[in-house]
Amino acid sequence: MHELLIATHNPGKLREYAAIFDGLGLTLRTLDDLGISEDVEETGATFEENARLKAEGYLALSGLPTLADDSGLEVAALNGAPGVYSARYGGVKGAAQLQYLLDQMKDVPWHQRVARFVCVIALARPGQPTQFAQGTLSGVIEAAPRGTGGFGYDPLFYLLDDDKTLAEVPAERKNQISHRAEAARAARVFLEQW
Ligand code: ITT
Repeated sequence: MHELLIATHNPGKLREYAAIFDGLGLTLRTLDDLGISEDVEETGATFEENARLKAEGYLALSGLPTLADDSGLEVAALNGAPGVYSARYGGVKGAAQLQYLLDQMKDVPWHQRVARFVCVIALARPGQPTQFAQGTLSGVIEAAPRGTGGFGYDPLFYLLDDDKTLAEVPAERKNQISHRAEAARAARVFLEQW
């Protein structure tokens, strides 16, 4: 039995990894399953540093091979913000955070609203160097939120190919095209080698 700890406190991420790794023969464990309530602090300046901190930190706490990701939204007109600060952008959460982003962009015209999601996965296991995989997804920041699927900034992330936001497409579609899915496909190659 191959156990892998998916080290996240974000239930949206957990759902997506469970769907993306379905059929790989892995037994996925969560922090809740293992009774781990400690928070590994994300003090890094890059997605990669934070993913490493989380994967190695939770490996040390659990003893299990561990996958952690650091992900976020980069908006070109905001010089790449919120970036690694996506989860705490504006010091608010949920709908208020979407409104905060819209307020920052109120004078930015449609053709300058390009953005991308970035996901860096770190895979850590005992006695081995940590491995990394990355994925991105390009889109445009909408003028108002639409849709109820996904999590985080999905209702504001408009997909040109779908003419829908990431919160309006089915979960299966998000899990084919997302930054997390792309990174997970690359991570899967490492997992198969393990
Ligand atoms: P963990 O650290 O426990 O995994 P977190 O939510 O704090 O959970 P991050 O530090 O990686 O995770 O922050 C990522 C933030 O970026 C997340 O809270 C969302 O606001 C945003 N984000 C990342 N991926 C996203 C996605 O697929 N859809 C929408 N927003 C996303």
